[in-house]
Amino acid sequence: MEEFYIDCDGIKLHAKIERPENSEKCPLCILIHGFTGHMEEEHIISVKDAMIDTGVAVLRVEMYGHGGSEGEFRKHTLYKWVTNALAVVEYAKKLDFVTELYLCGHSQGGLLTMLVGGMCPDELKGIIPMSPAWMIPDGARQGHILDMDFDPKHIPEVLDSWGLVLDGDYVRTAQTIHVEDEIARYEGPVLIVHGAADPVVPFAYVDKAVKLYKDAKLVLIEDADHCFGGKLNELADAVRSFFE
Ligand code: FER
Repeated sequence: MEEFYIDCDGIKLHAKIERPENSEKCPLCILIHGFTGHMEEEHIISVKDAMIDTGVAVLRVEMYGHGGSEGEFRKHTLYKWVTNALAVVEYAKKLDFVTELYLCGHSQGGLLTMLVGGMCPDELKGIIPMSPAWMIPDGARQGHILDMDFDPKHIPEVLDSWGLVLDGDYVRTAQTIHVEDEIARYEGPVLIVHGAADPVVPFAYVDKAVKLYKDAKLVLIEDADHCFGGKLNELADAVRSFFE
C-alpha cells in the first residue's frame, strides 16, 4: 500500500493505492466515498478488498473537503468533485502498470461516477455506481437538500441541516446537472449495486438508471441500507462477480 497526494489545481487530494500480489500489469479501479464520507469506511474497504481479490488494483481518493484532502467541507460542490475525479483519471491513466481503468463510487461518489463515466467513455472500461445519489440535482432544482426546504429560485447563502453547513454554491451548481446526458454518453458495462432498504436514495432513480444505460446490471441487496451495514459480504460478492 502506498499513501500520497494527487494535485488538483493546487488542492492536495489524499490517496492510497493497493495492488494485488504477483501482478506486474493489471486493471485499476478508482474508488470514491460519498457525501461526508472517507476512504476508510467499512463499505469502501469491503469493496476495495473484493477488487484486490479479483486481481484489480485500487486507487482510493478523498474528494475536496473530505477525509485527508484539502478544501473546506462547506465549500465543496459537485463541480469541484468532477474536476477532482478528472484529475484522478488523468493521474491513473499515466501509471505504467495499469492495463484498464474502472471507476466506482458510493452515493454522492456514485453520482460522480455516473457523471465522469459520461465524460470519459474512452478512458473507463467499466463503471460501478453504488447507491448512486442521482436525486441530488433534482432535489436542488425542487428546493430539497439535506431534509431542508428552500425556494430553489432564491438559494440561501448557507444550508444548515443534519449538523452540517454547506454554501449555497452547492445548490447553484447541482441545479445545472442533468445526469441523463452523461448516462447517454457512456455505453460501456455498468454495475449498479443498491440496498433494497436504502432510505436515502429512492429506488426509482436506480431503476431509471438501469433502464437508461446501454449495458447495465443491477444487484439489489435485500434488507441493505444506504451503506450496506450488515450486508458487506453481499456487496463484495457483487463487485467480485463484475470483475470475474
Ligand atoms: C442529500 C441527500 C443525500 C444530499 C446529499 C446526499 C447534499 C448524499 C448522500 C451520500 O453521499 O451518502 O440531500 O444533499
